[in-house]
Amino acid sequence: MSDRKRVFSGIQPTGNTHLGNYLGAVRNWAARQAEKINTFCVVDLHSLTVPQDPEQLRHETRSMAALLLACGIDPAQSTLFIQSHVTAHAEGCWLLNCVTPLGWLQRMTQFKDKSARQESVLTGLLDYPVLMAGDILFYDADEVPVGEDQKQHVELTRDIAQRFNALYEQEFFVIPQPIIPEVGARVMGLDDPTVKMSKSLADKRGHAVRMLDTPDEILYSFKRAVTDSGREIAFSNDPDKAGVNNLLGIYRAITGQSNAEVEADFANARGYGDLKVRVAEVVIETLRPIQARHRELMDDPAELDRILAHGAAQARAVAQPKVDEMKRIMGLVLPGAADGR
Ligand code: AQP
Repeated sequence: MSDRKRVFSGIQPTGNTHLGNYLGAVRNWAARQAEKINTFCVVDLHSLTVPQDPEQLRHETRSMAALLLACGIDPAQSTLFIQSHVTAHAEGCWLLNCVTPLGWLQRMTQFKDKSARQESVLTGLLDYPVLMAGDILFYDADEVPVGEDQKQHVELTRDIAQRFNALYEQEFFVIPQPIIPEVGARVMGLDDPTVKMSKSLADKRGHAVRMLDTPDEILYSFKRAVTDSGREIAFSNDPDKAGVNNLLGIYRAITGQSNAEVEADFANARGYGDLKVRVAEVVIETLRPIQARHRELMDDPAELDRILAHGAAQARAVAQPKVDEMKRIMGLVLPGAADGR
């Protein structure tokens, strides 16, 4: 048996993938692939928890898969697939629903935030974390690399796994750990550094840097970034400095420098205008090759399909036996099992 840790993480194909998704999650998935046994998923079933345009969702799902590859996810080192291609996820979610108390879901902060923004709240939105728990648990994942906002859902996954193990008196599910990056775990909105950069706010010009934005759009968003009326360019816990802090945090996450090195880089900057342009430049240069590779992959649909079909077959081979075993443990009769077991 390999002693490499098993990693699972997912991302919704809801469009507007932004720098927060990249720095908080995807970049770290790619960076540590060689050390781990990796499964990465475009979680299209999760995106149905809020209303979607079907054509747009189909496009965004393929585009998201291409973007993950362009960001460095390597199908030779990682399993990459689309969640709905592996039916064990929906099937196993039902089984987990039947061991998860309703109250656990009602107290999730993401549910409270997102449901407050909807006129009519879908059952799937409440159930979102159970589907996510299955994603993780059906692959025996030890680690779940996510941004800060998903930590509560990984903690709920641990609770569900522990409850199942206790109810059925066996160590069936591995108890996973959330892995939150030291830098980039919470990239804030450029237009409002008190709220996290979000896909659902990213249609508003100046809020987010989207992964597929043009250099002009990126420069525009940074130039309009909210700062304060001062001049000092340094990391700070002062809430008034949240805008400058966010810009420096993005620069630090992209360049991999320490706080002191970042501050030294800006020691001779001519005010916040200079800071904004220089942060924009490093972001533009980081995204340029990713965007080029994304275009190539989108122009070769057959190759993208081939990679995704291969990934789905790999994922199915792991998740379906796990879900079948769950069914057996829970007392369901498996088809063709002569003694019903
Ligand atoms: N602002 C962020 N900073 C750091 N990490 C972030 N993530 C999301 N926003 C930030 C991390 O990105 C991964 C994939 O996220 P997801 O598919 O769950 O994203 P989402 O919820 O659709 O994206 P948003 O932007 O959070 O959308 P809203 O809030 O509009 O629904 C996750 O690991 C997440 O932590």
